Amino acid sequence: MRILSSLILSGLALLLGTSAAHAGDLDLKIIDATGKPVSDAVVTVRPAGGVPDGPIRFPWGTTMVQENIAFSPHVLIVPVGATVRFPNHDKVRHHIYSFSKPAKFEIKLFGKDEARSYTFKTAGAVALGCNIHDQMSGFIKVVDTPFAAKSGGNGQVRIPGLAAGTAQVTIWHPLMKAKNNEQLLLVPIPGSGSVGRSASVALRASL
Ligand SMILES: [Cu+2]
Repeated sequence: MRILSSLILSGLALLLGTSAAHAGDLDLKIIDATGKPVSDAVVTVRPAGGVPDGPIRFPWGTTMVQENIAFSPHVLIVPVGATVRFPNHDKVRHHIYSFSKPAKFEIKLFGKDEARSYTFKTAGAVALGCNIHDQMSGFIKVVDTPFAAKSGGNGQVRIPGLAAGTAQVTIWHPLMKAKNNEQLLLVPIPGSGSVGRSASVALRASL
């Protein structure tokens, strides 16, 4: 039994070693037309050979809070099938709605320290608003790849562990002047190490 399990372990190590030897990292910097870094851009990657099977989980979780009459985070990436919680931390009530095709729904008036949830079954971008507060705007990007991340204030996105070969990289931003607010980039991923790219996106001034 011990021999068998050590055999399995060394086989596993071999497998992991092999895949690690043929995977690279993507470092993408997203800038606007004037060269300024763009935050809240969602980058999703479909690596050469496709997306691996298995459940997708992201370290940032599946909660979108309402606080100070705003959705936080402003942009949340969740995997297909995720149930998102919408806790209200404000003293006032909110009434969330979406008219977006992948998830048309509304969550009627709910008050402080109450939470509601919704399950997102279709990949795509979902724009959220509040019936009571016109200025509230949030986005849920429902994705079907584990290789996804959003840019921070420096416009930088790092996606590690991609299979070597040509990766289809999609950049989405709520203000992007493009069909479905997204653009596609083909990036050759090396067998080891990382590849750096910068991508310039054209943004609208407001929603
Ligand atoms: Cu509200």
